[in-house]
Amino acid sequence: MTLSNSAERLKALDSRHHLHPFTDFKALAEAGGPRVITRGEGAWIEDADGRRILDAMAGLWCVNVGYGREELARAAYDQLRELSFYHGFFKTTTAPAVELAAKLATLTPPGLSRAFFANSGSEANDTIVRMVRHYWNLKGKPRKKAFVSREYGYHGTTMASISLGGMDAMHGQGDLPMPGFHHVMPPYGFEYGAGMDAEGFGRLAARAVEEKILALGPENVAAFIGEPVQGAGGVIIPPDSYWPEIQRICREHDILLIADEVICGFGRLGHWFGCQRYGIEPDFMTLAKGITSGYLPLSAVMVGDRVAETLIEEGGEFYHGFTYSGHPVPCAVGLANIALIEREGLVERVREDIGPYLRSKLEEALAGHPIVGEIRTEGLIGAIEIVKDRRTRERFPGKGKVGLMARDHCFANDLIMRGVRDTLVFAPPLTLTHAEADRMAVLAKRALDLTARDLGVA
Ligand code: PXG
Repeated sequence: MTLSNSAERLKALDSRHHLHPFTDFKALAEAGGPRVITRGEGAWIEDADGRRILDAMAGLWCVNVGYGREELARAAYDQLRELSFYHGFFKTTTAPAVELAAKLATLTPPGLSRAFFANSGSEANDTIVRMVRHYWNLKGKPRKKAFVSREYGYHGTTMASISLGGMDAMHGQGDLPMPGFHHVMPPYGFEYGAGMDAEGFGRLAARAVEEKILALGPENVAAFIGEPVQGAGGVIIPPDSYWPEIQRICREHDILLIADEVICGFGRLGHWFGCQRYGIEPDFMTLAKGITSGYLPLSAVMVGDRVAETLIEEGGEFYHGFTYSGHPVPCAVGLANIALIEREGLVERVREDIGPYLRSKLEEALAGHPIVGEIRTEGLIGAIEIVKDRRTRERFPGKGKVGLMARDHCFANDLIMRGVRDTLVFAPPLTLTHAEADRMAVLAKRALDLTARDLGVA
């Protein structure tokens, strides 16, 4: 069977048997099925037709150390041979789970000393919702149950995590959010802050959180959750004034603060965690994706001492956990992944070298581009805003379509970026080389040129 025959066979089988996440099943089958990805190395993936594609999304914002690292494969293999599975349910533990929990306690901000493991960001956020509700009941404040989060926030797709999220289209399916989950304006300056200075807008966006809390009554509000930089919602980077205000508001009204670091963690922002970049001292942190660089599924909830001590001292048995909570194989890979990030100095590299370098290359390539309204980056995550009028920030008609047009042009030119409404977003592996950053800028410009052409812009 030739290579392309086998790809055709996989595509046909896929259409018959495989329901993809976040996919219009019918449209995908009618378009001839998906592209079959076969290999990955560094920042590149390869498809079944032998095309090499520059993955400027690091998979789904997760392959921080790049594809195909021997150290991580070896860690998984060794652990599989030594002890392929054991759990932590009934007074047992395994070395990788203990070592990883202890390591995370040293890397995360002070006061987050304990880890609860799960398999996905969604499960971790659902775990937090259960812990928060349990905590306030134990504290004798059972009315404190409401959660506040942001529009365009993304926290997963299980019932509680999707309710925390602020994506209207997702809520439209299945009568969501559940009651008690409230959403406010995000610190999205390009969309909502036109004509304002950035720091003033940051304070205004934080004020929206406080107003919601006051409207609900602080005695009814349990927690606020936010991604330090909102990822899937369009890489919304807050002004520096935002998070200190959020911190103050949560403290003042006795509201728990949850930092969802699923995308921001493990070096993405040029710091180990977004909390360190923005000076956030949260009660909980959600970790996933970059914790293993996506090599195996793993997530963790870091629990702050104030909550942990109450749960430990007063909570009794916590009836929660997953078969694979603290699975030794992903934990061993997580430890190897962290060791690799440390050894190669990837966090500093993002902050001082490749982050600024990529930004300057994109700015150079896209300077004066007729449909580019803004390029924003923080560390090695960023967004390009697509507009009809650079001066007024007027969008193209049929708001929300041009991001996908540009994304498709990237894809056709062997570059992966994501289209989110009217933006192109990117988050390449932290190992991206200068030559790859140069290539990324060239391909992004080509995709935007072709998008402009399709839109009838000269
Ligand atoms: N929190 C954040 C901040 C995320 O980005 C989750 C929680 C949920 O994690 P799990 O492991 O349950 O998927 C995420 C996931 C996209 C995309 O297209 C983004 C995510 C997942 C899938 C697709 O941007 N983020």
